[in-house]
Amino acid sequence: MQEETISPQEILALYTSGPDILQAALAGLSEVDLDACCATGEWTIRQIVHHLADGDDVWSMCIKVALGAPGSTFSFDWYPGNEPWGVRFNYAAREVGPALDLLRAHRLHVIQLLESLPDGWGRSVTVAAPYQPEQEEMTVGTIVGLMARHVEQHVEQIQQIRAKNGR
Ligand code: NI
Repeated sequence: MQEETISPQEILALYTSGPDILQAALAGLSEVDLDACCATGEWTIRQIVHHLADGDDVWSMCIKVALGAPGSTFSFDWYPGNEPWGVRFNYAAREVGPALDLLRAHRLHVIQLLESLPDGWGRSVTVAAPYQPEQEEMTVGTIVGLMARHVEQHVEQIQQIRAKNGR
């Protein structure tokens, strides 16, 4: 996996810059532009932003469980999947401002926690998710890496949508 070739410092730098990278990818877009997408059925830019904020929202709690109660099991049994979640939380129609603020707050909060807990990076939880057959032990570092790349990957998607729509 790519993860092994990237140092914790690089992961943390990417995680830290995520909100700025996302904000930059949205620069100059109108409310109408945010509803642009690539193909019918794919998410709009607006929906992607809400998906990113919710991803960090859920996984930040998982990070806090790993830091505060290492060795616990964090379950995603309740999670219906990205698409149903997006429908339930009306990703298609909500303004993105509060979601961007939430993403930034989560990252600042987690970074502050990691600075105050020098061994925090290696603490872990067991993650139980319906989409994977076996439970998986995940360290905080692994989860931070997932979140860092999650924003990066969806920012590429946003850039592709912008390019396709000439925005
Ligand atoms: Ni995603």
